[in-house]
Amino acid sequence: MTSIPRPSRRSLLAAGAVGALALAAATLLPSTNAMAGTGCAVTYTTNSWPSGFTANITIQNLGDPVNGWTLGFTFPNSGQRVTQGWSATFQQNGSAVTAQSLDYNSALATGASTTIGFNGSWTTANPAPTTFTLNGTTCTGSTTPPTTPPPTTTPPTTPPPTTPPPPTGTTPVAVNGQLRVCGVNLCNQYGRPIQLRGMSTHGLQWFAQCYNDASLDALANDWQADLLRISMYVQEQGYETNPTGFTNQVNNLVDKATARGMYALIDFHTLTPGDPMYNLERAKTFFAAVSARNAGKKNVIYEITNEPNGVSWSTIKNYAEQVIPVIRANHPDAVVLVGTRGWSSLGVSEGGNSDEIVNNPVRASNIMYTFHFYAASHKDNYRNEAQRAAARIPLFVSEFGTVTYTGDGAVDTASSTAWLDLLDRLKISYANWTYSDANEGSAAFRPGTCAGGQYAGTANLTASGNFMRSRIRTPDNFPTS
Ligand code: IDC
Repeated sequence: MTSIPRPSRRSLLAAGAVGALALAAATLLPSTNAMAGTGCAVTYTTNSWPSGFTANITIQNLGDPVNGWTLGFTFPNSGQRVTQGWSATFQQNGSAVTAQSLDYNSALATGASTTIGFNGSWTTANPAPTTFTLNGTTCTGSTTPPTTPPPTTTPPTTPPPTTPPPPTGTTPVAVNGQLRVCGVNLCNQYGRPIQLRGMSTHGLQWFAQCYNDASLDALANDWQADLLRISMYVQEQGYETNPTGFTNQVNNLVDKATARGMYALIDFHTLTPGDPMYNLERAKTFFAAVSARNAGKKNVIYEITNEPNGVSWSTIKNYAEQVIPVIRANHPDAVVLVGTRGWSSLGVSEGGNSDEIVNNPVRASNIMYTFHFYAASHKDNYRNEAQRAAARIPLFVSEFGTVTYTGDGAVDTASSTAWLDLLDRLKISYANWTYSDANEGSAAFRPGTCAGGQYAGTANLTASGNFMRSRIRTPDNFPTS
């Protein structure tokens, strides 16, 4: 086996109080040539992989308050480029880069800081810039207190409580908080296994009109769903045609789920071609951007590839071990879902089974493996394998249908009920395909519903929508102690 490229953090200087890697442009200089009232400190950290990187930049204003700012720096290496920025408007001219404040972060009081970032590319090397300017002033400050010795009589710090206090809200996210994988289960902030039940969008490139405040209010309140899976196709007129547009669309939907207390599952919906490696660079770029953008949120789960097919498990594992570190660099606590062989069938649809995963798991913690089924096509042999695997590896049903694998046809009520009873019993989380008005049996709404805007209640539901709404609406079981 060759070694697997992994992101490395780079920095010129570790500035340590909080363990952050930081670049302070220089040691504190006496302000001989600095104008009174100006001053700044910058930290620049990167997470790099061959040919690409994500940079996070924290800017602290050490001078008088400013309203509107421009950060300037120069890349040391001619092959370094900014490809996509956030939280500022980036421009590059030769090696010189400027980042201009946006409305929401233009005001910086004395001592205040703000964080911006970008995805970049590099060719021969990726060193950090050595000098930063803020509104023309060179930033010579350090963002960590420079030399004050710690007080000699520091009172002992109170250890953090082992159990979080009871929740103050009643939404799924308010109750469960940050999730993590515990054994083969998904656990809430109290370390107790839970099951999330929700719906998947259809392809955002086709059904954007179905995801708005009214439809998501209905999903959160009328359906009482815990989870919105945001399916961003990569091909079929998806992400590859407009990376920035689809990234923004996903982020907007994350915000809508967050506002309603639902978990948001970001699905990098690869399907054809089935080899996730085909989209490796796109995946790194996309996940660097969405994980940086959503890093502060407790309700975001990342699904790095929808349905690998026609490829070996070792290829999927190799892909996962390259993409997961990109997410972890920005959003270390988030749960990540990994697709499995044979359209996320744990290998069954290609003649395999979960042994290949158990014997050769992805080298990362806090991950789950996905299992997908379509109830009218996939029955006892799939149920048996799912149940066998669930005792050994963490499973998440990030997509399933009540109909055939074509996405169309009649609801198979008996098989769908058998499946959901099994998932409920094992506390396996699920998202149903689809919360849309597509003209196919798997869609929850009748064609035309999204144009009319009436989502709550049962008036516009299909047979599949009715079945799923009544399953998802039953009370959740979320332990809080
Ligand atoms: C289907 C859609 C259908 C679309 C097709 C091609 O329902 O409208 O034309 O994709 O993109 C999956 C996939 C999911 C499929 C679904 C049904 O994850 O993208 O959606 N399915 O075929 N795996 C098994 C079934």
